[in-house]
Amino acid sequence: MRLSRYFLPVLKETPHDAQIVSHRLMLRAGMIKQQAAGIYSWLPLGFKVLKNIEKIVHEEQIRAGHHPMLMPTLQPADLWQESGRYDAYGPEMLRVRDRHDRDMLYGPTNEEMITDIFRGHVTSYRDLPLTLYHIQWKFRDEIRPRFGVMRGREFFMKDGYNFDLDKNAAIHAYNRHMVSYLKTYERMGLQAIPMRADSGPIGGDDTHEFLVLADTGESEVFYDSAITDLKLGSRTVNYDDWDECAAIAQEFTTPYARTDETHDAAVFNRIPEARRKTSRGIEVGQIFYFGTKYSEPMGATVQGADGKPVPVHMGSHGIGVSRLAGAIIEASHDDNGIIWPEEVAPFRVGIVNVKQGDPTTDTACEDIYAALTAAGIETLYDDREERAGAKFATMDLIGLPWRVTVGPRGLKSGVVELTNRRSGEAEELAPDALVSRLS
Ligand code: P5A
Repeated sequence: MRLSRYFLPVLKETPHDAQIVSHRLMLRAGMIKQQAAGIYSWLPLGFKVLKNIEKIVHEEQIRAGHHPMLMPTLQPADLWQESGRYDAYGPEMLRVRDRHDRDMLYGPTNEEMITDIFRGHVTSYRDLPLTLYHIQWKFRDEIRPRFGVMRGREFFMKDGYNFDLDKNAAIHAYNRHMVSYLKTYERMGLQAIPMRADSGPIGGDDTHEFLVLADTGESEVFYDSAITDLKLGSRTVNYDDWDECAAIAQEFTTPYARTDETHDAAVFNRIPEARRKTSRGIEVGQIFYFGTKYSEPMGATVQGADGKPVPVHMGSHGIGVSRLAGAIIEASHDDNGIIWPEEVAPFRVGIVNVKQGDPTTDTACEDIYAALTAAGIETLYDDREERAGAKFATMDLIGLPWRVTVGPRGLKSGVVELTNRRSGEAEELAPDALVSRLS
């Protein structure tokens, strides 16, 4: 992409109404625009990041054997009357009425709708296990939307739902989700710690939240620092293996880690003092096991092996896809701007032409841009008539992993400069060595 033709409305001024760094940087980098309290447009750069996050989530869900689908944002109220949550959900639910006076709502989550789909089509235990998910916009009329996309009213969520014959099978689904979530966050360069939490309006007793440690997080968390040494890394997981998933889930949930809702000071104080940590965290996901809470009242049963109908055991699992864009920035930035992890970066490389209009420099930039693009490396070429300093500032602000600096002085000795945004390390190399260096 040529920056001269792109839509990248960067702000020179720091927006003062934005209280946390990720919100400020998303506004300054031209990623989002607020349209109403807690409701945002995703401008081209932000939209690319959102799509990259979504892609990682899809890939890891499919790897775990879950099936993508899409449910609508608007839902009929009667499904929620069946489960009893229509009244229980309270003012966070945005209720609307259509022209025929039918009560509708903008979905804050989809347990009821997925249970309705299930009961209409699945009748036998042979069709289990089944996990369906979608990535769709949600609306929760939060009393205090704030921090940009972190606590929005309209937000993008991956939500999945498992259907199993009994509790043991559903617990496997729970463990499988825990492992796939750990993998998902690691690919985004995040350490998200599973913490025993409170289930709130979704229900059930078994639930873990995934928290990214950050001073600006909304939750207070207590943990044993031993947990921060744990990583899945390049381990490959067989998601059909109950024991393997259970062992990993156990490994990651054994060190003490709880949100303030479930914190137990007596247990916490038994951890050696040097490892006892209190911090703040951003909740980037949550998984639930709630048994037959929805299947029973809504009649989602299957015929068991003995021919008798049994209500299915269910759980649900959510990832805050739009919130993650902010969480990643909270975890990865410096004074000059964002530092994108490779897999979510909107472009991998930025080319800075320090002497726009100089024929040799322009030609070298064009050649590099063409070569990188042909090699499938997403590149943003800053070809604007701007001072070099302003171009560097923009590149630092938008945080692409690599910057190629091209100027007449280097070209005279046959080199350009390649700089890593995270380490700041720079190396000189011949322009035609760039593709293999970056591949
Ligand atoms: C699990 C999926 C649920 O809704 N039902 C379907 C369950 N869980 S949850 O914890 O309430 O939400 C899942 C994740 O969505 C993100 N999230 C938000 N992101 C931005 N703004 C909000 N207002 C907001 N509310 C929830 C969080 O990451 C949460 O973990």
